[in-house]
Amino acid sequence: MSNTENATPPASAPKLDLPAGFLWGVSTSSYQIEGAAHEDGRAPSVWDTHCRQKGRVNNDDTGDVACDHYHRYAEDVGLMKAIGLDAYRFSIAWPRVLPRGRGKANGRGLDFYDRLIDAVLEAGIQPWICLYHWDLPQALEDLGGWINRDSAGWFADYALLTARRYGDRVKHWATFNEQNVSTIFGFALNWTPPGIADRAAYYRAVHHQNLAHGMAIDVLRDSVPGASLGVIHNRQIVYPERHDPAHQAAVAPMDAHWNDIFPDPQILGVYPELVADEIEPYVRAGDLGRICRPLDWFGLNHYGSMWAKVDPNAVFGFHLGAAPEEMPHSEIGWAIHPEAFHYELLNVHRRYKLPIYVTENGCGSDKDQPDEAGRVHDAHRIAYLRDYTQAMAEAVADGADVRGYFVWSLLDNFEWGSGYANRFGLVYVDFETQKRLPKASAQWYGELVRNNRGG
Ligand code: IFM
Repeated sequence: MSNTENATPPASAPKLDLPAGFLWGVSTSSYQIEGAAHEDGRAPSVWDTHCRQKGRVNNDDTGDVACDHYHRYAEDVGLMKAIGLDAYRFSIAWPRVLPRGRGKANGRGLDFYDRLIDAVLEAGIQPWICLYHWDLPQALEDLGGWINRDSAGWFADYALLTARRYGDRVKHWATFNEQNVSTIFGFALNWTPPGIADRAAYYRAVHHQNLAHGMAIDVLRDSVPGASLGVIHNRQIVYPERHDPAHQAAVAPMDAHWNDIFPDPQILGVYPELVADEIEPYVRAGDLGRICRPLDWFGLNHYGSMWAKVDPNAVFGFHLGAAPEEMPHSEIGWAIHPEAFHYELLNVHRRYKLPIYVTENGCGSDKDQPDEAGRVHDAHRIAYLRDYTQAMAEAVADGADVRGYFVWSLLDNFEWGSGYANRFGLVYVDFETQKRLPKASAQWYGELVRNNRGG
């Protein structure tokens, strides 16, 4: 039983002490919601390939249809408008707009995001674009993907195409979402694409993604008038598994790889000491200057805390450990630890000295189901959001410069290796019929937004 099962829903959403102009939104990503995988010229991404390898994804689910957002985006924008959101963060599917990853653009793919952006603006919502949420074009993977240093240039060219096309209407841009997750899971733990566990490949991918970030920032700065630019990192405190001193040795390496290996060079201009020597062979003269470009904000994705354990068989000698049993956890077993969110907001504020937007925070469930009256009573999610937004307000009171908060996610969606089993949406999606059903949390979040509009 999860510790949240008996959580009583708060009667009403609170009034929080937040700065004027505080922004409320939701986040999604292309492969997780769009579907239309074979339509209008879209080519496969590494995730299309990965999903077709038997046993890689729960139930062998794929993102072929997902939430069919490609066709139902107008309804989804209507749902956001009904909640009363200020902002919507979504990602562009690189293989939809550049099927080969570079070269000839796909007009029908570009048109889709024109329609989406116009609908979002029409609804009075600010569009926020993230360029990369893990769906690398397979055509580029076939050329070595992120292991190939040319990937930085491919990414900058893709940024230029989209900046020129959408920069007249979209001012908020992020380069990457959670580079740590896609590189640790993909290149060191063999969980996600490209599905390898190799130290050298991992370091190359990390460095090339860092270069890609810096080069894309320059392109966006030059091409988007009045751009507000950031990057989105997932950061969580790392503890030793079972608070066991034997696992203490795993904490510092996991912290360096999980938390610092991307934002440190991007914002502070240095690699963390613990990895600096090993990544050095891939770093050319002038690279750190190319990576560390001025940013306007830091996007923080945060869920719970993390536990590390020593694992001599793992590429870096550490692995993700288990949280203590007594730790409150969500229905899918993720730790619920709002105090750690409070800590991380202050930590990011002090370390990187940038305005912070919480670009993802939310609660997963494998039990959300409509009752006979067609209502989804996700009291556990409301309790989570209440406690985390409260912790955020406390961090603000303690000095953290937090400017906005985006729930993950608008819709139940394709949750990567868990397929469709784990639901994070404010809106329930029946994947058989594609019917959308706002959950109790959607109503509660709308109330939170109304109670806290304008700070
Ligand atoms: O669904 C993911 C998202 O793509 C990245 N951040 C965490 C979410 C929940 O697992």
